[in-house]
Amino acid sequence: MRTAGQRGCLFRVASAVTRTLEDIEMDETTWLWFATLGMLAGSAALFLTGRKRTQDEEGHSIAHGLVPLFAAVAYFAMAVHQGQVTLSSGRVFLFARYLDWSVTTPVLLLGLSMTALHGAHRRAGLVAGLLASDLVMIVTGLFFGASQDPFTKWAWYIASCAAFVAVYYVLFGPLRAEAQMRDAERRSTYNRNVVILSVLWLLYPVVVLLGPDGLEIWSATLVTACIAIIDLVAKVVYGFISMAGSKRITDADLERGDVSPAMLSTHSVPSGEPELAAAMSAGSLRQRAQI
Ligand code: RET
Repeated sequence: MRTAGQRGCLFRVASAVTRTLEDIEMDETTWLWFATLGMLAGSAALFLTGRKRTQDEEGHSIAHGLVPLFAAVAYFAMAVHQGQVTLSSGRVFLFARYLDWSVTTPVLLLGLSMTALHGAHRRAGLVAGLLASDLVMIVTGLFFGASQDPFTKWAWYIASCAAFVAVYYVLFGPLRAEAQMRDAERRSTYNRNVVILSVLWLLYPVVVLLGPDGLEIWSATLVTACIAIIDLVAKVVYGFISMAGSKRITDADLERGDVSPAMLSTHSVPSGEPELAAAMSAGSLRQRAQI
């Protein structure tokens, strides 16, 4: 439970952040360009630093490099005024955000699920349910943003929040239980990542609610600035945190010799020497993987 003092402090921090963003005097289009370039730089950094010793690690690196790259495409479309429509009420609706989220949020959730499940073949129904709830959250959110009639708009908002609760339920219920059955590295990486991800994701419905698509308390520029920053953290900073976790997991797996040759990335196994690879002991696996 938070005390009144802590709540007051959080409120002061939130208003200081919004005042600072307003003081930055960047218009909405400049924020969109800033996010486009930030996402491009983030994607390049994630691709360049991502390690690929095992297929799991390779999968994480590619996924986290692609997430900001896809976001850069959406931000570019919005910066050049293509990813938006002007509704009959005169409100400009940036729909390209939702195209971005409909691709990037499932990828991020899939990465987290793989950490908990240690492989793609486990609990496929549960993972499909998680991704479907996420997609429902984004699609109903898109209809919320495009609505003009108050009843329809709030009905969509509530539907989107309900789907969001289903996402949280899977992350903190069955997937967390799965993660607790794994080794210490997987367990702690899942526990850390799920908390960071869910706190960051909670900011989206709040910011959108306060903006022109919702209660119209915040300006379009302030919402775009906030979402650009949250998006950069949720995609790029979270990408680095998740890749560091995947490195720790791979280090421990290789240390224990808990990686079969088939799970090494093909470039880690000398081509034409599959028998040699199959015969590698735990120690030489570690050496071959060049830790
Ligand atoms: C909307 C609409 C209103 C209700 C809810 C929403 C949730 C949005 C979320 C977006 C997350 C985006 C991320 C992108 C990163 O790549 C659609 C704003 C619940 C949770 C994490």
